[in-house]
Amino acid sequence: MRRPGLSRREFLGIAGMAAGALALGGCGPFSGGGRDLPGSPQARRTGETREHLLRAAPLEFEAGGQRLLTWGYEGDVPGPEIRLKEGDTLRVRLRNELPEETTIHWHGLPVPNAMDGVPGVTQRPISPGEEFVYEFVVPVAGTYIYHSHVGLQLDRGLYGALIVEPAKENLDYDREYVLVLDDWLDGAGGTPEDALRRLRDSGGMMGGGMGGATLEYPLYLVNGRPPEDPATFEVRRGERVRLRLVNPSAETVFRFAAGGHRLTVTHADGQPVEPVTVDALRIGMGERYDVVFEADNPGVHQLTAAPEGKEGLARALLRYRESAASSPPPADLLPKELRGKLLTYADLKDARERSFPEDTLLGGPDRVYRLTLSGGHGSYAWAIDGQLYPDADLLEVREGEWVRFELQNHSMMVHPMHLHGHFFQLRNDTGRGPFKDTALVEPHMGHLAFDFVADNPGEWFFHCHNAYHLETGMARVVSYGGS
Ligand SMILES: [Cu+2]
Repeated sequence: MRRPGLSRREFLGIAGMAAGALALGGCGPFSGGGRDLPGSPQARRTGETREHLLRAAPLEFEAGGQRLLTWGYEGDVPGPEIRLKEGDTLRVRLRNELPEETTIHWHGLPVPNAMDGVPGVTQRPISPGEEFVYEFVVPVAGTYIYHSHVGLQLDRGLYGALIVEPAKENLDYDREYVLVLDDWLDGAGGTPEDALRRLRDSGGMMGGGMGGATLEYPLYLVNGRPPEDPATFEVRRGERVRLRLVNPSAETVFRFAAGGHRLTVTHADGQPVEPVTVDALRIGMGERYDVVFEADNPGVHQLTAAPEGKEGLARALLRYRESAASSPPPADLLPKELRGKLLTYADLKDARERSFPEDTLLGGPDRVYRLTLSGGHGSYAWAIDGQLYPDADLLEVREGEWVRFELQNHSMMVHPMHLHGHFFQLRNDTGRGPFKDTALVEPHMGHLAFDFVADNPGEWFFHCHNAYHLETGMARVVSYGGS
């Protein structure tokens, strides 16, 4: 990794220096720098410790009538759901029974840096046959993911849902289901390394035509189940049902809808938003949404996750207890709700009344990085501001700063950009955008801006959550210790 030269640093926050200096006087982590900035939440400790053993190992499982060889946790894909309360201590013993090094990343949670699971950045990777214990106080409720952060291991099945319940639940619902979406390569597709070789050999033109190279996957799964053998979720008429939608897939944005029902979005990336009712929503790689719906339409319906720009679908069934006799919809049905009102980031507003001040107050952010996203022209490599990780500058920040990233997409593919260790607030016209950790930057000059408080010291990865874009360079390290 290169240290940045002064000339490379896009450091426009001179006006914020006085406020920044103020912040350095005695602000602890998560305080928002004494300026009442919306920093990371930190739940009160419960004193409870939840222990899990996760063995990462090769495994076989059945999907679509095939026996598939892959890698996963505890013999299954997805790995076991981890569920605990905010303020609990999570202690996970990871035993590496893979033929390669591995790590686990706690996607979305602002954990202490040494627990973040990024090889070569926050820890030495765990060798085959070794163990590593991750332990931290879970700082905030929400819907998260745990997954390997080594190479393309994510695309084999080394992921699971991580559900953190609040100390006190404010959402009113009767029943809850977690839907973990995946694009499934194994079987006809070979290994992720084979897939990357094909992408590279194509010079960036495979699958997506002029849009850039994408992977067509032979299968799309919900909770490890193919469309022909879907998971079935039972509800009763009159219930309010919560769905936690999680996309740890490597390369696929899913468009989700529930046949016969509208969905009220209550959380984005685990953080509460003002409820907004839609017919469908897009879930990028690494994103999570919580939705609730009224079970007021007895029958058997399809919960559909359609891979954007690709053939096929992932699905589960929603079956009313009262309607057990109805036959399920066909496996290739695309419910009309998929073409109805689609959630956009402009619809989302933080529910906790937290926001950064107007730029006209306090002089705006202390530091602004304007970064372009590019790649896919003639070769399969993806860059942030023209640089390919690991040969890339640090993005330096100082503790207590208010930091803004402005991202512009010069490529023809969508990029779900993910920041470790922090929540950022999307800047949208509501003036109080949602707090997220992953956000899609749309192709063809799509633009996105977000603010965060540098209140969790360490070295934090910032990268595209398309596993193949990450692997070919689309990452940076946000480093505390900037000047
Ligand atoms: Cu990308």
